[in-house]
Amino acid sequence: MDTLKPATPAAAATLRHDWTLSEIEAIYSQALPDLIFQAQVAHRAHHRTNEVQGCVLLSIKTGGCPEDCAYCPQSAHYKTDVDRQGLLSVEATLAAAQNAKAQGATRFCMGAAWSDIPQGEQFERVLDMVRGVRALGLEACCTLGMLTDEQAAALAQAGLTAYNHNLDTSAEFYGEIISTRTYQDRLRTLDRVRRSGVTVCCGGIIGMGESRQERYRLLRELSTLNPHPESVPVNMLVRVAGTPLADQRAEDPLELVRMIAAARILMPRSMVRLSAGRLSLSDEAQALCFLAGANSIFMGDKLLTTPNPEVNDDRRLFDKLGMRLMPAEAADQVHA
Ligand code: SAM
Ligand code: DTB
Ligand code: SF4
Repeated sequence: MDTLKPATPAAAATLRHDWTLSEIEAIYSQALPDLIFQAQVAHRAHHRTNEVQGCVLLSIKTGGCPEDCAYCPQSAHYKTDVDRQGLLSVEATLAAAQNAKAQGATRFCMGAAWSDIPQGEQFERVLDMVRGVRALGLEACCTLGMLTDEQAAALAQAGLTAYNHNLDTSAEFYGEIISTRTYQDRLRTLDRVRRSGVTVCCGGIIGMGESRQERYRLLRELSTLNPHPESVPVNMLVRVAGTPLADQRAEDPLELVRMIAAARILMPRSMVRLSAGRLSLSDEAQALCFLAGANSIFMGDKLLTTPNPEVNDDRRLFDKLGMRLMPAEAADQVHA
């Protein structure tokens, strides 16, 4: 439908890749009603505003990750309640994808607690998963850590829709959160994905103790990528016992609203995904996130390893808001 494409050539021309920190600060920190209005204008120029894409996550390989990301329950560096689990079978994965489709999801995201994608049978298995998910008519997204050019090409060949690799925070704050890899490693992987032709899913996390300045810097990293990531997940930290960030103070949900609105304004054509952290948001806070331009959620009672709202609770919320899940045909056109 036309509303998913830029309304006019002028709307396409408004895509910018040269945002400055002071512009981003002015957008993010303006009065909330003005911020939401500006986000709504951007949202309505490019998207159907009453529809949200449903995605379902599955952890296909869980725990024991060699990286030390301070937020992550799957890092082998911390003692958390997550049970390690080797790579799932193709059958188990496709059963979960089928289930996701039956619940109304149009995108299925497979996550593995790897630092790099391994070569050999395990990678072949992931390629089979991708082909199977695509055969179900779903978008397929993978988040598997760093990859080689050859692996990116093979994933593209298997029909992968998107590869998720988050910058998570600003380059300056990154060292406080992760010591086992660099921001540059992350950017290099994103560049590989981009060159393979697979779309890029890249966002971050708020609530890790970063300042607003750090968020502006993350937003600048994301919005100066050219092209913009087609998909921008905005996570609110899920504080998990055993991780170094377990006792972090709870983030104000209005900061999440501001972050989503700023992402929507800076990258108006992208899907902005209200990702981890919904369980700690009221219905009203989630409604504000949708007003601010979020147009996707993860559905189902589990993210990768942590809890998420029940599908029935989300149904009730959408009914109350008069919103609906994006039908399959509309989701297809987002990436047309
Ligand atoms: N190992 C791969 C990687 O790091 O790219 C893929 C899986 S990793 C779990 C995917 C993303 O989940 C991370 O980049 C991070 O943004 C998000 N994430 C992980 N733990 C989180 C938490 N406790 N709260 C919010 N987001 C989290
Ligand atoms: C993203 O940015 N958020 C999702 C998805 N990409 C892979 C993952 C959230 C994980 C939250 C912690 C967990 O459940 O383990
Ligand atoms: Fe490993 Fe990814 Fe968790 Fe970091 S976020 S510890 S790379 S699974």
